Amino acid sequence: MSSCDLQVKSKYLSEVLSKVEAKNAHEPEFLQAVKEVLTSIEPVILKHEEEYRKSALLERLLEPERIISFRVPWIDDKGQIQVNRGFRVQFNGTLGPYKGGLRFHPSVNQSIMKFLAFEQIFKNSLTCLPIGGGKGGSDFDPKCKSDMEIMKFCQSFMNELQKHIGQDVDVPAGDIGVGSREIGYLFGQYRKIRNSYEAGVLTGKGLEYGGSLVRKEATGYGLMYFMREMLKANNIDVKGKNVIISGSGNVAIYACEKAQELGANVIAMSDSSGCIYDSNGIKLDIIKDIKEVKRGRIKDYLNYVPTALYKENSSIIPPIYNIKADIVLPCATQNDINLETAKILVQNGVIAVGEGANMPCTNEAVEYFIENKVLVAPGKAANAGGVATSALEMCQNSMRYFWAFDEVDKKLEAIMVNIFNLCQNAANEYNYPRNYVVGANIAAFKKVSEGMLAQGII
Ligand code: NDP
Ligand code: 2IT
Repeated sequence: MSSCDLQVKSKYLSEVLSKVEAKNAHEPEFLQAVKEVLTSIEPVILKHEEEYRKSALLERLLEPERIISFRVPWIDDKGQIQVNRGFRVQFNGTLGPYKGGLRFHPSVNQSIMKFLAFEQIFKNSLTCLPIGGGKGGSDFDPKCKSDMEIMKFCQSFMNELQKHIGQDVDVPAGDIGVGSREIGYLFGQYRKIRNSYEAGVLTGKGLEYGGSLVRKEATGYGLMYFMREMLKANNIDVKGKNVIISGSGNVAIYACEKAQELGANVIAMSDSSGCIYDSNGIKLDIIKDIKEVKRGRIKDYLNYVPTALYKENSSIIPPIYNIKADIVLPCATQNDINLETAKILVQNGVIAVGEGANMPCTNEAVEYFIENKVLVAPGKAANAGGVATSALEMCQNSMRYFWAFDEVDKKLEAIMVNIFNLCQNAANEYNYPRNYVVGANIAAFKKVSEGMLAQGII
């Protein structure tokens, strides 16, 4: 969609949208994220139009403070030299040190890094913890690599990244393709180069060396805490609802665990090859063993539960979205649900969609859901539990202390309830009842914009 197609009343906003589109024409994901945020904060922009224009607030908000792009050479098991591209986008440090994950996936490019870092600014603002927005990663594909290759890649990646991060500067963590194994190798290399033990420089660390309890579970658990609150506010009980979850990685697994704990019935999960359907409810121990221990494929579930069904991805619409469900949790990657898929889900009677992934629904899909009274838990609010618990990890590292599982979990739950309330209150204040997408964007933007104005033209 071009900015000309968007219904915009503010002249300043319309000018900014045209400029950002012209400047970033080859970055579709970044433009998508920008349009989603800017159009929904228009009521706030209209109130402060002159002040924002005078201080070029939106122009500054849309330009990353810094983008670092670098070469990552490494030697594979055959002795051959491989070269990947590494990134760190330090988008906005108004609220605290840049904070956000690292993604290792062949699809990584500057547009994807910028959209993720941009989303992270607002997500981190919603946590109400002191963290700015950043993101990084590489087009390195961890699939089918040996442990030694993963380690060599991580070490080479850190050789450059270490120049740009620090516990008060920028604190990376995991994302797609980066879990506790990769964080361990990255941390080891950082410690060796710097010859100093800065535990808070990375989060998602192993529990033996400064990691926080609940960080592994946090994004998925947080998603379900948000979902529970959203349903409760609309007089709906999560208990007994059928749930489908796309993906079977970190976010998907722990969303499944909490959904089951809350009494929901998770009937399907997927990976990038296909999906499984188990009408008796997904046996999560099996999924954990396949994905967390064996690093296998979701199809392997059938070896343990022969009555389950498997469908390979063959069309544009992932087969998981043809399964009828009350609650849909896209927890894989961006733009998983487009308008066509949204129509199928609505036809099948979906009540609520919870974005565990970052931007898993296109803007058109979100609009369609909202028009059709489907409750949408937007990613920047609903999946903020991961980064919030990362900030709790930083806090424990600073204290050189640690909290028990229940203590961190209670803090996470309170943070997610607070995020839901922020979204709901902003939505009501601006007269968009039950539109938690607009609510999240407005609540998040207000804090970032006030901080930016207070800190002057930098
Ligand atoms: P993982 O690497 O642990 O899992 C990713 C899952 O998504 C895998 O099952 C993967 O399948 C599947 N997938 C399907 N299609 C794609 C695709 N095109 N690209 C990448 N993965 C695909 O990642 P996470 O669970 O950590 O992340 C999932 C989503 O949640 C991402 O959008 C991430 O940005 C977001 N997120 C993550 C947080 C965290 O704390 N980890 C916090 C907040 C958001 P396969 O194995 O076949 O590739
Ligand atoms: O998208 C995200 O919020 C994450 N990948 C987690 C970031 C973090 O710093 O924990």
